[in-house]
Amino acid sequence: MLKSLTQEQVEHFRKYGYVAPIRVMSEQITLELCKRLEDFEYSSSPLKKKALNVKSHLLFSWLNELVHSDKVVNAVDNLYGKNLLVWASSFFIKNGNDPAYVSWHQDSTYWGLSKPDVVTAWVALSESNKSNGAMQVVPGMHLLDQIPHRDTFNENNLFTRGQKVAVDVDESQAVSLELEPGEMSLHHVRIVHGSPPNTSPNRRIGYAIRYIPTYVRQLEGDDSATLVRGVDTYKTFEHEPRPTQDLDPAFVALHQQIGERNLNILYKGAAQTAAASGRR
Ligand SMILES: O=C(O)CCC(=O)C(=O)O
Repeated sequence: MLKSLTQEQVEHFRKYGYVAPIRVMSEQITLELCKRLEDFEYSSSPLKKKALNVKSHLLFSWLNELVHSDKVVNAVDNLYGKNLLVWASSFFIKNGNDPAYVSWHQDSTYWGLSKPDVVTAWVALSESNKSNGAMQVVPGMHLLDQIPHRDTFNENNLFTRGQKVAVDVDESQAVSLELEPGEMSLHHVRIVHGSPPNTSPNRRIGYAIRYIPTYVRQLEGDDSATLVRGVDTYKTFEHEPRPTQDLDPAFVALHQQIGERNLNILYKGAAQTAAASGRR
């Protein structure tokens, strides 16, 4: 096993459901990635919204490199072993003075995955701190089972269905995961987490990469994932190819197909669909 996390960090993750900060790239490289992202955001591409919300690593070779990068994958390997898939990835962007927020939730709620062995690497492409709406977690809540959620579909909620845990969250226990550009946090799929609006003039940009060991299955239908390390003897996910250039038309078509299938899983049983709510 390639060591990345210390034993203390692994134990911290198991006990509290998160670990941060972990440096995965230099500030200089982070700035370069940020520039690529912003060039795309300011372009006239009709894909803009969907490309950033759903599996962006299938559209951009530089993001595909990031989801494969040793710095990120070694840390995930230390938690879940050497056979790893990326199941999803998406940007969470809050502009300066943006009312956008993420309600308290557990990621596991609508993902349809067979086990809670799922970890998110949330990579900061900007600083992320209390004033620009850093993610907050409630330590130890990942040890609970799945908690019931209700959908809010609030217009400022960045998350799929605006899902919110249907229990009271003791916000005094929450910890802000403050990160410098190029650092990441890791959080467990069952930890209760969310994030407040950005009350600062500075943009907050995070890229959330969802990793699963190959033994995790999708229970809600056919699904695909990208093998980033080891071998997949289970083969329950179709394996996604690796783009070598940005916005390759073949990958744009594949991304569209995969994105639509994925929405059927994420919106199963919801009162509104993705198209109606216009969200990820
Ligand atoms: O970026 C945020 O504020 C929330 C992200 C989140 O909920 C997640 O990555 O699971």
